[in-house]
Amino acid sequence: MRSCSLCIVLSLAVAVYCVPVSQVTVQDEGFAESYLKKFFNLTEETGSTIRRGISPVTKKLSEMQRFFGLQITGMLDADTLEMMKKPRCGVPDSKIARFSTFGNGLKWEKNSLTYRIVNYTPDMSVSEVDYSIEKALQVWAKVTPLRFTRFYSGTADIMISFGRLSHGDYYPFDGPGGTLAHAFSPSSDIGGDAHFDDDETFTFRSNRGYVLFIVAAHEFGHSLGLSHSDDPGALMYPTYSYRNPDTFVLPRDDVNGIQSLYGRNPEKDPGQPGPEAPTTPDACDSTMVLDAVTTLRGEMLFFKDSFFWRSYPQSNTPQQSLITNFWPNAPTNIDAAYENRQSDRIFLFKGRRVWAYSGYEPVRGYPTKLNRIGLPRGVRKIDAALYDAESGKTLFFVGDYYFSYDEARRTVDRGFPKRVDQTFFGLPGKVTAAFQYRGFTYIYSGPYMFEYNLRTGRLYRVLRNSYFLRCTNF
Ligand code: TQI
Ligand code: CA
Ligand code: ZN
Ligand code: ZN
Repeated sequence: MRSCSLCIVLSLAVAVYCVPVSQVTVQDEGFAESYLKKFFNLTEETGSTIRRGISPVTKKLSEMQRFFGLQITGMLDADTLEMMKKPRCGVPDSKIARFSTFGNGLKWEKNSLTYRIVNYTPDMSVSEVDYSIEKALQVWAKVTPLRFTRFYSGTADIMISFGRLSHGDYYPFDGPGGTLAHAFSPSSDIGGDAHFDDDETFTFRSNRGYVLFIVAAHEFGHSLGLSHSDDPGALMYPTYSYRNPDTFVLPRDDVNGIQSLYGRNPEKDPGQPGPEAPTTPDACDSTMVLDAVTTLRGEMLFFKDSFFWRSYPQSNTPQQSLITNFWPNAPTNIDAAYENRQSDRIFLFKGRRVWAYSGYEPVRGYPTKLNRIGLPRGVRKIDAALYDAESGKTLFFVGDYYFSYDEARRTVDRGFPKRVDQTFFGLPGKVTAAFQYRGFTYIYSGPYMFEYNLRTGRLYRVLRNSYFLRCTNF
């Protein structure tokens, strides 16, 4: 959350101690460029043209100078650089809270809460329901001082029940589909209660139907005072996505949200941090290294951790979602991906395994192994893959080498592997991702992306991994 009064004090303190900058160095130019990218949405990479003052850097510099009331020169002068080096009011973009609460300090005024499971769904066994509910409450107890005690009769703070259509409140359910469940924010009587629509199919851990543990954990977020988050990785994000209950860890944004109401868990041993709360990758992070990139039926897909961004041709800001939202059985933290437009399939790679989908449908016979599709046995993982529309071949990048591969014949072409630097000049290290788009071949290496013409071998531009993702914080 922002805390600006502290920041003002900080920047005043720094202003007093600040030594005026007299010379602008090459390092300063680099610094200025990242600053403009981060805070003024500078997107084009411009190399070292920053002091020569060619747009769009000039444009962004002027914009920044106007914003801070500096002299508008469009040049990186000492005053401008000094302003850039001051601490900014507010937290880095990636740390901005995306959760929300119901406001007015709506929360429980005690840390010991009681719950009661009033009835059961026929979809699952009694012990599966008990276990799912218990686990869902522990999700919140693990990171707060909140403790939950089960009641078997009488009135508890959180009354949990399954019902259909009209079920005793002013919010009837709507039959199969639509609403899955609802919960009431903290207060007496119906406050905190969670109702589940028994016209839905709830499951213990399958990806058919809705995992009760996930739906309940989300509802208990409401019972405890959280509203929805706009972080697509958050549990409190308002769309359901399958997540494996056995490996679920409460995402960072939800932890921040609940701790803003109740504080941290005092019993948690800081020496044993346990699994780190996952954060959602940030399109504005200029140091990001993507896992894999591919096209899919005319769209671009960018994979990172458990997420991917999907660019719709109509809109220029890609949408971020969980991989499991679209391919429930797909791996996360993948190594590589490519699309074959001819066979209308996309392939995902992780370690020795290969997954294939036709759009969002799994293809029979997959997942399979790298050597089963005809790659040499020595290949343990691939770093990147791309489909070359012109030759109809797939290129697999493995360390310093790459293979040309014939998908139809399931064989590696003669004369391969070849060294990567024999074809792609200027790469600083291993290839991390690759794809083709509108006739260009994009090779990613670390935080950089290289734009080539594959036929001539010509390198056009060096960009960042986040180039197509279009940071929209400002
Ligand atoms: N039920 C909504 C929900 O719990 C009820 C609701 C709509 C709501 N707007 C709200 C509750 C604002 C509090 C504040 O979000 S739901 C999901 C999820 C639903 C949805 O049936 O749509 C889950 C229930 F997140 F997956 F979309 C549970 Cl997990
Ligand atoms: Ca329903
Ligand atoms: Zn209800
Ligand atoms: Zn909700």
